[in-house]
Amino acid sequence: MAAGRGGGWQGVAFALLFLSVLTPAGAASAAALPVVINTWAFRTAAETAWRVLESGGSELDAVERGCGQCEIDQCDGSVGYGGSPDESGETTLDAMIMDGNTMEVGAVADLRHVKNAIGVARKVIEHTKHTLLVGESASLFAVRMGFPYEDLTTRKSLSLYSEWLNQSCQPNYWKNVVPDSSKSCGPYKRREEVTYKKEQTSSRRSIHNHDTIGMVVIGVSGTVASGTSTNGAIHKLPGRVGDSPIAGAGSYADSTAGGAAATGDGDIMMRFLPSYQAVEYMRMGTDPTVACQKVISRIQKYAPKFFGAIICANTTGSYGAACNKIPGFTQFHFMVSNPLLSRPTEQVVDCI
Ligand code: SD4
Repeated sequence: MAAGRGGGWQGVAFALLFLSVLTPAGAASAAALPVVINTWAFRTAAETAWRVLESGGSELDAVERGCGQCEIDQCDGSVGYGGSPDESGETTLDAMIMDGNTMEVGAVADLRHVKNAIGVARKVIEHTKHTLLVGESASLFAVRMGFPYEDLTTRKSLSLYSEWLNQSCQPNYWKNVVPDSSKSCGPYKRREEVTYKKEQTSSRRSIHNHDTIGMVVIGVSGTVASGTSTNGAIHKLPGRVGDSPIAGAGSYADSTAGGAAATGDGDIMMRFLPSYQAVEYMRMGTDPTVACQKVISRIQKYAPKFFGAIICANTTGSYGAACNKIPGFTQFHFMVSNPLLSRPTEQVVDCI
């Protein structure tokens, strides 16, 4: 049968192929275990995590290796080294990993000079009785654990930094300081008179400078693990830590209920512990998509213009996602792998 370009059976085949590559969530959210779900269209991370499960690795291994893949790939420039330089031009990393069987968490924040942040987070669980290590001290711990100490700066991060300096350090995260932080660079001093004007609740982060990888893995027996990795917010103040390494904020895993992971403006989102809240909704029997949506709408009440999204999965393997609709961010893409999908599949939800 001869078919014109893009028409006939070839066109149908192409359309089917396209549909199988980009599936609207809901249409394919049938439950099956194991399941791997991660934020954004970070395909190699999804594939790596899935391969780990296929080769008999644990749920925690899958989360660590999956998110670690994004650190290697520098996913969208906002995971791993060489992205999101802070006000002094340095890249620092936040990551966490959570074991939903034991409720143990390992996390690092403001990690400097070490690339594999989620690997270090895993070592916090395995070799310490702590939960969260920060800054240069976390780097020293990493070196003791055998991780290389290296420069995280790249040509790309240097050019982002000098561009920002050239545009009078705009945007930045200061307020109530002199000189006026909306017009010029620092150093800033506090302004005597502090104005408590209703803070703009729109995010300085956007679809253009997202993304954290957040991942939830649920094994065949319902064991839940979750994790995150990010280089945080570009042009942040040195010392700023986002939601990603905070249990219940960046991600949460509980093998008696499910797992969730968040991405977006961590300065706003961490105030609501969205991942914890989503897991609690799922524990009460709420469908994962609805659990995700309820969390987003709770934040919307206080910060209607925040940039953010969340993924949710319960212990039956059912999953969903939700995002806050703002100009330029009306849909959220994420990856799902389970036995019903022939391969890790990109899915999309409309923001609410
Ligand atoms: C943060 N939540 O540090 C991270 C960044 C992110 O999409 O997820 N952006 O605020």
